Amino acid sequence: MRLESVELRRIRLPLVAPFTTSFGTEAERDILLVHATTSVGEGWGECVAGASPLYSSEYVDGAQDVIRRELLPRLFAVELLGAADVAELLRPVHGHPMAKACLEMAVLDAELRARGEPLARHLGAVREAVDCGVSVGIQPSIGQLLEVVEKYLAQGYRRIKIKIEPGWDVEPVRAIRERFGSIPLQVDANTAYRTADARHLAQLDAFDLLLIEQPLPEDDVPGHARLAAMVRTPICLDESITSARAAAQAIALGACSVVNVKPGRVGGYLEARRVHDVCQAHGVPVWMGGMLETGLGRAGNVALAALPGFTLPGDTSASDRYFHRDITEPFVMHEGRLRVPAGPGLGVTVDLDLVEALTTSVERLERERSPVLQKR
Ligand code: NPG
Repeated sequence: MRLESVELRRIRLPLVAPFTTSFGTEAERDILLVHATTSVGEGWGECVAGASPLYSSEYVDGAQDVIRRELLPRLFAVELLGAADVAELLRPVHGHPMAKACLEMAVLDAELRARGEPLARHLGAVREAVDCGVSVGIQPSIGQLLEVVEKYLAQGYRRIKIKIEPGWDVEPVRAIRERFGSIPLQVDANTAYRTADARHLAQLDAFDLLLIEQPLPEDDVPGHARLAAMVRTPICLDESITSARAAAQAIALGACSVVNVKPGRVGGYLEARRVHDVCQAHGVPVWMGGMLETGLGRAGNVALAALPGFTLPGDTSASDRYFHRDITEPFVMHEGRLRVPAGPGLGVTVDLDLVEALTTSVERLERERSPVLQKR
């Protein structure tokens, strides 16, 4: 196919409730949508970069800038473009996996829609529905935490994850165990601890958690290996796993026994599938992460989560956990599961009127007007 033009559309979408992690609070999403027009049809992508570079070094203005200046000209320059070529064409540009991922997503969606193939089938899915977990942000009090957890359990979520940070870890976990017993429970630190906290984190061993996610900084993979030898709770890596190679190395080092998979963090759905494959080959379970996606990103995530190595419930919650109204048909949970879209490509339809109403800016980039790439 040929990539003819791309619309970079920013929308503002309020969250139903503010979401607090160790790196900040978000009350609304500033989302970059990619609407690609190709010689075989249209495709959509969603960029998961946040408004500020707090989860990783990427942020949405930066993503749009690198897409405009560096990434799109490389895709416009080729006559015959396939989704499988995107990562290789963009490899000369270092970093920016979230910016790259949303372009690959839009090209992949267009390609699969054109040939009538659902993304799930393309990726190798083996399930028609996936188990849902839910991620609970840091709450103002233990009482409020218990109320939120109770509400999600009543809705049918099959696993609870709570965000932790120094000062909000052992006590909230203890309170949940005392109130709700042996529910599937895990914690996520988003890099908030240091190796010196190992003895403190070992107190979590008493609560039979499924895992502790990314306790240490992303570049401290050896530190996670040392920590893994000091605590019984399985260590799961998120931020550290930036590619299938990084996953293989972390596993070889003994730094993790579980891996969180996020397409945006590794540069796209195709690399995310390779992360799954590497982990599966090593007998390491994976689960699907979440970045507060709209129905577009959720469609892709649910498709990927239907692969065989995804043996733990993901942060793939129903649309109403995030938004009053989603920009696609909503993902609705039935008995703690979401159905995998079965239509071609992402298998969801964007509500164009709603997107228009939420739009804060539109930038249109065309192949015809794209700067000719200088060889460097
Ligand atoms: O349900 O999509 C969801 C949110 C899951 O906790 C979640 N995401 O660190 O994994 C994370 C966290 C996150 C959200 C990170 C937004 C960055 C941005």
